[in-house]
Amino acid sequence: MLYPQSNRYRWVTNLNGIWRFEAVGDSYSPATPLQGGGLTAVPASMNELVTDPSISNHVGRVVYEREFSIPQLPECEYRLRLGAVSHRCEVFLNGEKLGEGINGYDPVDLQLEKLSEKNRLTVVIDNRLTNHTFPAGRLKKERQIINHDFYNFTGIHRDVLIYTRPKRCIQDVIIQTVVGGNYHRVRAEVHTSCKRLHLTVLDRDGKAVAESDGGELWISEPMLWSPASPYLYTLAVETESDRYEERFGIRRVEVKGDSFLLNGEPIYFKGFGMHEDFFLLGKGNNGAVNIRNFELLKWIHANSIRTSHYPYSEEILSLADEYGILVIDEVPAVGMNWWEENYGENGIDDTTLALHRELIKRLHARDKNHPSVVMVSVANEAATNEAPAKAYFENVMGYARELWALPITVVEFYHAEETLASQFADVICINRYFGWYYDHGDLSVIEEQMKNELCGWHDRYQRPILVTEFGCDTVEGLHALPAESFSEEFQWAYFEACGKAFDACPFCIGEHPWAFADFKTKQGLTRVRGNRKGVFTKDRQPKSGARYLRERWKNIK
Ligand code: BDP
Repeated sequence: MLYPQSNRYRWVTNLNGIWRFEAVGDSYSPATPLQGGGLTAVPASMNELVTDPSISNHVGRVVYEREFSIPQLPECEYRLRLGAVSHRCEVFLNGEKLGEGINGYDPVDLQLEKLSEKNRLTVVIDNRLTNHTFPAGRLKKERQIINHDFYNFTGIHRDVLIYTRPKRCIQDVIIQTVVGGNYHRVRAEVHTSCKRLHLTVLDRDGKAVAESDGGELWISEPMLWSPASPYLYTLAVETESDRYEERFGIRRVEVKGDSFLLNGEPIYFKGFGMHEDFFLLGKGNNGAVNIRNFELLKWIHANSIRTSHYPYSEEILSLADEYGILVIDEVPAVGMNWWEENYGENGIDDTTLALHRELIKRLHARDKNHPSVVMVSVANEAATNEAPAKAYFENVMGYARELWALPITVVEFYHAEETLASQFADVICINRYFGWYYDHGDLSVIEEQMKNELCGWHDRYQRPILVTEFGCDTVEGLHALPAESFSEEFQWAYFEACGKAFDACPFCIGEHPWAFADFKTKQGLTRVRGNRKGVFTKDRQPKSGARYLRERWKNIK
């Protein structure tokens, strides 16, 4: 799947902006234009824009609609691409169904065949989560039960693009780089119905450094991609009727013994799990917010992120390539705690498994050429301790490994001796909240408990361990000496205690405090306007913990 681009053969426009909007019942039909309702914005979540709680918390269907007119160019195929619609959608053009989206975090890319002078585009969104959606959820009457800790935002969350491509076009470009010796191989697999093919690798200055008429290219003395030097090349693919340019980086990723190696050098992961979440925008992708996030990652000396708990926008991944931020790419399998054997027809079953595999495939189709993606996570905190988890995770992790030439992992909540999933992981990833969800407020237990935990995992699996979550809710401006939970002093001391444990474990390959910034959740007794474990506030200013981490990470190369 290629991201749309514009050149002499291709053209892109966007349909972002103001759309008509209405929360509707199941009897709604797109045959006639939307009559009632109001207005909303794209990309954004509708929940943050309306003031009526019954709409903001609406469980069910909402309709987005707008008109558009575009120039009709000869000899090309028109396509519509919705970057992400949460969670499922049906798309109609002038009342006729074009297709559907099955998940809230990957693009819906559809052919536009019958364009008129004036067109009505209708997107019917369903935000209900069941055992057959990702994230999974359950419905009790019309009440939505979710098992994950972020707000169930609804809307068109990423750009809506219309693009053309020639009838005979380049459909896909898969780039693999092989690092070794003085020459480095770039293998390009081009899917196309065109006859003639020419490939050119351009360096950062636009100078051609390798050319071929297909297949492999060799680059001598290339610049390798790494966080310290995120060097990007461009592969220009040209045919008799089309052209496409894809950026890529040359790098080698391996897990060896207790180390995670990038270009042969051990990596220590410093960074965060985060969320796509900002004031008013909800999960709407926004360039300014994205840039601020990456600037803060650099400021704090981070080198990595995990796309907890779903694939982030393509724009974010492109920025990660450019800023040199390593990405652990996660599919939206979060809080899967409902196995069929306990929950019957509301449980996770073969249909769930098939969708999970499909989402891993789509993640690969979308993200395969990003050098920043160095590991794939198939789930966060599933009930990996229950009997069905073994075959299930063996299946999805095996499938991920067939697609990606990268380490595969699963992020664990259960203990080393309980889980049936981590045996299939190349890197052990664990989330731990000592001193917070257990022994709340007791800073003195954290270092020892964390150390014991890490050693326990290592004794059993003999693999590198990355702590993908640890942290404490912190209200900015709240101070207490001696430190008390929720204060800025506590966050500082909490990270210090965890850091001592990590430093004592040579097989610990990194630390991702939870979370990058505060974010919205459903309301709850432990959530004061959302989850406050952010190292940065929701408006992206540092709390005390950020200053501690900045000093610590500056000295970890
Ligand atoms: C972990 C989850 C994460 C939560 C976090 C928390 O992976 O999504 O937000 O706990 O409770 O279990 O803050």
